[in-house]
Amino acid sequence: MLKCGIVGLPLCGKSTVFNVITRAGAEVKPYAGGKTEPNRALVGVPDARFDRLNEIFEPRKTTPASVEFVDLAGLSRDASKGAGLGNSFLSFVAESEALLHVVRVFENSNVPHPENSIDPLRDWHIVEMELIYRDLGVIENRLSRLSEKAAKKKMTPAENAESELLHALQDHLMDERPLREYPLTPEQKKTLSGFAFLTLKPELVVLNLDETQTGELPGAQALEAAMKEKGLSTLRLFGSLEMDLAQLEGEEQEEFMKELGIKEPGRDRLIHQAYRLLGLLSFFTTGPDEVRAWTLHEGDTAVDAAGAIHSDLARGFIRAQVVGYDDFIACGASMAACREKGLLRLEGKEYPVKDGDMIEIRFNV
Ligand SMILES: Nc1nc2c(ncn2[C@@H]2O[C@H](COP(=O)(O)OP(=O)(O)O)[C@@H](O)[C@H]2O)c(=O)[nH]1
Ligand SMILES: [Mg+2]
Repeated sequence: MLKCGIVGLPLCGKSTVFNVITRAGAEVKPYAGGKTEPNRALVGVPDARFDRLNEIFEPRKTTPASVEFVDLAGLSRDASKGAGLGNSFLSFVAESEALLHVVRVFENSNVPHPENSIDPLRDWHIVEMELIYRDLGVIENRLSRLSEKAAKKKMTPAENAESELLHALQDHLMDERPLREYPLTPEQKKTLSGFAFLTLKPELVVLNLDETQTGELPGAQALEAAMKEKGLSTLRLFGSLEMDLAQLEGEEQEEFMKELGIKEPGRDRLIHQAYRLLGLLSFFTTGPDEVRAWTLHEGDTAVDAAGAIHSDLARGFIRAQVVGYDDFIACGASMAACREKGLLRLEGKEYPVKDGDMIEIRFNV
């Protein structure tokens, strides 16, 4: 299951953001501490194309793509040295594929700030440094084990290469730079995949604002400018307000949005961006029984699509029948019309699946 972990300082609004995303009622409180088990929820990815396909096929069952969000306990200064929940917390971060990094911008005198002032860029940096220290610790452990082997002259050539790479990464981290800024070859990436480095994970920075903060916000803008330079995406969110909005449904929600002048709920923006951040794409299977959106990584092939559905389909794969969603709609939602125009194609194993492909696997087992 694809996991997205929510990180940030205590009381920055992580649980609030979790509730926005999941519409769940995780405890939101003005004081830190206590809990160690993170809140988790599986969230269907909002997708207008998927909704349209359900209207067209009127299936008995409908299954959207989903991502699991994990609301982690606050990461305090010195967590990597064991402060607060320390390393147990960091192991929850390690199992996430991407991070939502929540940063407090909102002013609220009822909610204390662990650093006693509002400074979004400083806060982002504190958390980033904890992630960097944790990765350094992982590298140090591995290097000390490798050097024991080296002392016994038992290093394989692969381990020699690994040791060299880890030393380079160590220098890089010592310069206070995350691993995602280190140029890695595909082979090096493979070598590192088992380490679950935190600073290698894609990160979306969520600025948690109070709905009264609509004017100039130098603190928020400083963070946004710094993130832009680093190539990280940012997103502004009225956390508390969006949490209230997410609890409403249908007409009630629309009315509330109209009153506030909001066009798209922050929830949808947030989930979309997180999905894109994970490097994910959706393909669809359709029919009277079920319309379903499936998740693949960019670059995955037709066989991967078959395997996502069932391992038998991958094993007995013959061909994939494919039409793009946009083409299907442009042809009046008629497969026959798509076929006539040559838009319904048969693709082989190596075909790289595109976002929005409608796929039917031909197989033989
Ligand atoms: N005014 C205001 N308060 C907020 C906002 N977001 C969160 N809070 C409050 O800040 C406190 C901590 O929020 P919570 O989501 O529990 O933070 P967490 O510790 O990071 O999970 C709660 O009392 C929230 O009501 C916001 O956008 N505006
Ligand atoms: Mg919380």
